[in-house]
Amino acid sequence: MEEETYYSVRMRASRNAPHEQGGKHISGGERLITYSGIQEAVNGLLHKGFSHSRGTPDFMQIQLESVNEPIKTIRPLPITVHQTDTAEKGQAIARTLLQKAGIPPRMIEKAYQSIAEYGEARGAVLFDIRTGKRIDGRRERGVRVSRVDWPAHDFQKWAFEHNMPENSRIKEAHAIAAKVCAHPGIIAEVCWSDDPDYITGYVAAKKLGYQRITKMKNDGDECGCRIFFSDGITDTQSCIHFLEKQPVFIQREGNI
Ligand code: WAQ
Ligand code: MG
Repeated sequence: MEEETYYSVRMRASRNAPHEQGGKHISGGERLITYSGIQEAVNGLLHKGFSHSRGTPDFMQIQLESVNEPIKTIRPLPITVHQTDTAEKGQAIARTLLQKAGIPPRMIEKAYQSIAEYGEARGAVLFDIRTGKRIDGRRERGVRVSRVDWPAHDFQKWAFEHNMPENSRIKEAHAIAAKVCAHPGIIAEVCWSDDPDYITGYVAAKKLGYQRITKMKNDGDECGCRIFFSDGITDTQSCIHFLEKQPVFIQREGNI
């Protein structure tokens, strides 16, 4: 049987200047699709960047690469929902969940002390819970989880079964969380959006699944955050390589 070629499509958009010249990060996005899906993916990413609540970009880059490595299949994480009516309660639940995932409270505190700085990254921050230090070395770039996608038919079935809206934000968040938690050296993730109109966030962990928290910040707040908590990673570069380069499909059932 002839193997189909897959393509990684990535988008980043900023305002006032490109990111590397200090522009404000507006939006990013990544897809993994076949040739026949490229047009829809590029259109979707173009729309994502240009209809953004953080502003209209004046710089956008859309990049396409063929992917030659075999694609790994990963199950979506089980989901639990916490209804919260204030950002404070949502953040308190997030901290409790991070502790349940195995992160010592003083390390959670340490990470939270740097939230303002970590929120500046247009990707995620890799935080080592043994040293209490950020270890990705990527500064304002951070680490973007890429080459991950959730084929539409499978995601739609999952959304229906879980009574979740069928939107790409939910799809992306679950796909990222599943890929991140599949790395043996990462024990948990915490995330809330930097989009001023989106207040729901989550904690994800191998042990806990995807713990959705309906309010983690106030409406209008443009400070978001994404932290991956690592425990005992000996080779940081190989972890970053997995997050950025390992091709992954999320699939809820069937052969893996
Ligand atoms: N890889 C690493 N970091 C990323 C990625 C990625 N692919 N995409 C976004 N980030 C980082 C980046 O720093 C963003 O500024 C920050 O996360 C927030 O990204 O209802 O929408 O896309 O269950 O704004 C979670 C809840 C929504 C979904 C998260 O984040 C739900 C969200 P956003
Ligand atoms: Mg955002």
